Amino acid sequence: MIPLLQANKILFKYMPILLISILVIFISILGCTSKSTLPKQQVSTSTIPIPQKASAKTLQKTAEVLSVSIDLNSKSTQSLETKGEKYDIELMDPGGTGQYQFSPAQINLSVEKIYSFQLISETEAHSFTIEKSGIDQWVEASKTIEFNYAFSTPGKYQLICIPHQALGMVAEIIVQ
Ligand SMILES: [Cu+2]
Repeated sequence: MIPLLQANKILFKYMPILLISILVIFISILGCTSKSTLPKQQVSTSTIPIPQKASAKTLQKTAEVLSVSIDLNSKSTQSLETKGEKYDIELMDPGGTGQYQFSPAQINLSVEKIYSFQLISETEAHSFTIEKSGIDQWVEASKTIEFNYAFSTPGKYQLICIPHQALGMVAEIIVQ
């Protein structure tokens, strides 16, 4: 029979190993259980807010960010993410190469054809606003923006720059 003192000594000697073993087992169990419970931690779908119907303003802003145009008022035009034929339109001002004007002043387009409009602003900020179409692009000074568009209804569309319309910054778009 092992004397009590000797038994305590043995116990004391192996105590750290015993503690480490328990710790390792405990961590292993914890690791396994946390892995197995992972799917349960997924957010319940009922707590995800259902997107509300976006307002016209939000849609317009989103379209601006995405560099696409959306038509909120009529069905005469369509917005596209697909790139089309490159079409440069300069938005001129007195600080640049001339007066307030669009170049070209008459824009001839084909119906249903996708255009990738490059709106090049000179030294001032301009708008590229097509009446009755929902197109209202804002071009910062000395910047170029691109947006893709196709007109699905032939006709004449008036293009204006809102801040400089009174100063003659208007153009005509003819869709045939
Ligand atoms: Cu302008």
